[in-house]
Amino acid sequence: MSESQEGSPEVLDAIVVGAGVTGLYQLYRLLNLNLNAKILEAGGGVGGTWYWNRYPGARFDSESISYQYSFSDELLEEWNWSEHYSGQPENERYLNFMADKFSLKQHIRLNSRVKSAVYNSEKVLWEIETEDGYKVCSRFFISAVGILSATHMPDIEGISDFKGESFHTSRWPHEKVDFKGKRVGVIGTGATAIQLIPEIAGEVGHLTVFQRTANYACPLRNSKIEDSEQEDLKKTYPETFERCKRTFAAFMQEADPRNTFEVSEEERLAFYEEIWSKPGFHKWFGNFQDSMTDDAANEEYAKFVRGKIRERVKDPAIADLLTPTDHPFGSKRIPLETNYYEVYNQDNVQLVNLKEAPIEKITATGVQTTDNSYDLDVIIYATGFDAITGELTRMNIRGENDQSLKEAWADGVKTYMTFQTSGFPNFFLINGTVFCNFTRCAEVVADWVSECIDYMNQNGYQKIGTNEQSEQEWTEYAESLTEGMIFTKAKTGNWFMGTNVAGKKKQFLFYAGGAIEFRERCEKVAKSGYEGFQLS
Ligand code: NA7
Repeated sequence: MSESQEGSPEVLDAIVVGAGVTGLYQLYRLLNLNLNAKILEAGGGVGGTWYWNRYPGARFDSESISYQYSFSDELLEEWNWSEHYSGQPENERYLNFMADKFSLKQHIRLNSRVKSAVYNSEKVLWEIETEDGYKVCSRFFISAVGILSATHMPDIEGISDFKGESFHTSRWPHEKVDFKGKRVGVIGTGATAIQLIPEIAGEVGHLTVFQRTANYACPLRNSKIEDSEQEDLKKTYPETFERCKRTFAAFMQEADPRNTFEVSEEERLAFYEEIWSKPGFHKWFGNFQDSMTDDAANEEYAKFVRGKIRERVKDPAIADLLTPTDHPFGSKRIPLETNYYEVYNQDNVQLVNLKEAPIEKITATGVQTTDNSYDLDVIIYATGFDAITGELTRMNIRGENDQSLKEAWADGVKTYMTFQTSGFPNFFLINGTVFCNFTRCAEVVADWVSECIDYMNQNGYQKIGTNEQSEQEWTEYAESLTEGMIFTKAKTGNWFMGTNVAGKKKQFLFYAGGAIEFRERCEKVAKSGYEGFQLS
C-alpha cells in the first residue's frame, strides 16, 4: 500500500533515480539480492536518454553489440539488433524489452521527478520526495541519472516571445513533427544537430542552421543487420565484450601501436583512408597511438579530416565555415554523421555563421542576429546539456549537517572513486562518470554498488560513507590524470569540461584513468573491505 495513503512514507532498502541503462540494471541487481528497491523516473516511460532524445536521427554511435548489456545470455540470445548502429526507437524498445523480461516495471514509478532527498542522520535513512508529492524513505539512495539528462537552453533574450513551435532536441514531442514546407531553424551543430539535420533537410521548406563552432564530424557508416546474419553476429558477442575490456575506454576500437611520423607519408595517408572507411569510432579511437597526445600528430590527422569535409561541400566559402580550425581533432566529442555535409549543397539550406554575427535575440517571428533577421516557423534548440552534474545539482540533495550537494560541489565535483561524496552517507553516484563506452562501465558500477550493499548486509553494516581525506586524495589524483589531456585543449563549448555552461567550473567531468584501471581499482577496493570508505 502506498505510504501517502497511510500518511507515513514506506521504508525501502534502496531508491534508484532514473530508469535508463544504468538504473534498470542497478534495479535488477538489487532485486536479485532480495532487496526492497524501487526506481523513481521523471519520464513517462523507461529508457532514460533513449526515452527523452526522440529527435529524428538519434542513434547509437557505439556499435549496437558493444553498447548492449552483457550480463544475461538469455537477453543476448533473445534480442536481435536490426542495425549496426541502432536508432532511438529500437533502443527504447530494447530497454523496455529488458525491463519486461526481468519484471522490473512493477518496481518503477514513472512521471516521478525527484524534488528532494534529505538524509536523516538519526534514522540513517534518506527521505525522498518527488515533484508530485510522493514521499518515500530509503536506506540507500542511488543516483543513476546519467550524464546527459539536464537540458541546456541557451541564455538568449526573448526565447519565450517566439510565436511558432520550438523545442530542445531532448524534449522532442512524442507525436511526429510535421516539417513539410516549413521554415525551420536549428541552433547548434554538436553531435545531436549533426544526427538530426540530414533527417529533416529533405522534408522542410527551408532550413537555417545557426553554427557557432564547426565540428570534426566523421562518417558513421551504419548498415542493416540481416536476419541471416544474426546467428553469426551473436557468436562474436563474447569476443566483442572481451575486446572492450582490453581498451582504454571500453570501445571496440584499439589504437594502432605505431606513431604518426614513424611511417612514410604514403603509408600514413593509406592508414588514414583505411580507418576513414571503417564504421563508427575507428576514426577517433583506432588511429595512431599518438594522435590524441602529440600536437603535430593530431594536426596531421586534422588536416586529413578537413580535406574530407571540403571534398563534400560544393561552395568553398561554406566548406570553410564547416571546417574546424580552432580546436584539435578529438578535443571535443567527435560527432558521427550520415550525409551531413551534403545537406549544405541543397538550395533550401542556409548556414549562418554566428562567430561573425551572434544571435542577439529570439523574436516573435524568428531569430535575430547582429546583422540579419531570420523568419522561422519552427526553432529547434540543439544546444546540448548541463552534463553530469546538472541533473544532480538541480535536485535538492541534502546530506549530513543539512549541506546540499550543490554547496558541497560549489568549487567543482569532489568524489571518492566517483561513487561517493563526503557528508552524504549511503548515497551512491552511478551516473556514468568514467570515460567509457556507456553500458560497459554502467555494468561495472552497478555491480560494484550491489556487491558493496550485499557485503554490508552480510556483515551487519548500516552505513557507508567516505571522508574528506579520501575524497581529496582521489579528486587530486583524478585531476592529475587530466593534465595535458586532449579534452583540455578545446577552449570553449566542451561538455566534457563543463565549458558549455556559463559559470560552471572548468574540470574534466569524467574519470580519466581508463576503464581497465577503474575496474581493477574497484575490485581491489572491494577486496580490501572497502578501503577509503567508512563502514559502520
Ligand atoms: P553539444 O555537443 O554540447 O552541442 C551544443 C551545440 O549548441 C554546439 O554547437 C554549441 O555551440 C551550440 N550552442 C550552445 N549554446 C549556444 C548559443 N547560445 N548560441 C549558439 N549556439 C549555441 O550538445 P549535443 O546535444 O549536440 O551533444 C551532446 C552529446 O549528446 C553528444 O556529445 C553525444 O554524446 C550525445 P559551441 O560549440 O558551444 O560554439
